[in-house]
Amino acid sequence: MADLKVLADAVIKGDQATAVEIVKQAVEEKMPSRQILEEGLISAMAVVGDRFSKNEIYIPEMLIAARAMKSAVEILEPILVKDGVEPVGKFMIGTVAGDLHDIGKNLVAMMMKGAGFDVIDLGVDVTVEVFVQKAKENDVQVIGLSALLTTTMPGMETTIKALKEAGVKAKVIIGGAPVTQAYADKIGADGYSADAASAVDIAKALIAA
Ligand code: B1M
Repeated sequence: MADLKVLADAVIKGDQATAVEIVKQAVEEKMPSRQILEEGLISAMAVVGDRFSKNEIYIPEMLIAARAMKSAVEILEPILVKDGVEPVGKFMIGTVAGDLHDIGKNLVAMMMKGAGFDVIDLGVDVTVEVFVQKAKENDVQVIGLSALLTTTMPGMETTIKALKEAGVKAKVIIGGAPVTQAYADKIGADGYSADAASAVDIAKALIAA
């Protein structure tokens, strides 16, 4: 039986081949995809972050752990994303300017697709201008901003301000490890979510409101 502890260890060590192999095994054994994601993958990145904070590992180790996680997530994606669902709305997401972290942002995009949203993923290091331009071009209903660095979080406030000034009516939700509900309230975001799954509920509620 697929061992999620071994999977988490493989991600922590950056052992891409083992991580991919265990995820494939878990999928074949019909283990719930959410359980594989949370217990085998997301928990591993928390350990990586903790070790980085304590100077036990450095950027190269963090990078290879992230690569292992990404490859594993790619296998899970088709299972997390349901086929043939009618779009419930148009959602656009990006990681704010100066920030290259995309694993959490990709998970949010994946969950939104799974919930039936038509998703436009602008990628990482997205400038305020690009957010505004793409929001206008695509007539989106909800925009998601992700940030993992305290230094890039202010980019969320700037983006929200610019979207309002440009007359974009879409609702804006924000998230990422350093982001809080209090920060969302402070900068005038319409919603905040601590994880990818609840981002879906918030986006749906905002559309229904
Ligand atoms: Co970086 N990094 N990193 N890093 N990195 C953090 C964020 C850090 C907390 C590590 C630490 O010190 N403990 C720290 C930030 C400290 C701070 O700002 N206070 C940090 C730092 C300092 C840096 C650099 C500055 C390091 C350096 O160069 N000296 C540098 C910055 C580069 C840049 O962006 N300009 C850097 C670089 C990197 C790598 C490139 C090596 C790599 C990223 C690879 C990639 O993303 N492709 C990396 C990684 C992997 C991390 C950690 C270890 C893991 C992040 C991650 O992927 N987590 C991270 C430590 C940590 O967070 N514990 C760290 C797993 C992911 C599933 O979680 O992204 O939080 P997360 O997403 C969650 C929720 O937050 C939420 O849903 C997701 C799933 O539930 N969510 C949303 C996210 N976005 C959302 C949007 C929503 C809703 C929910 O609505 C729109």
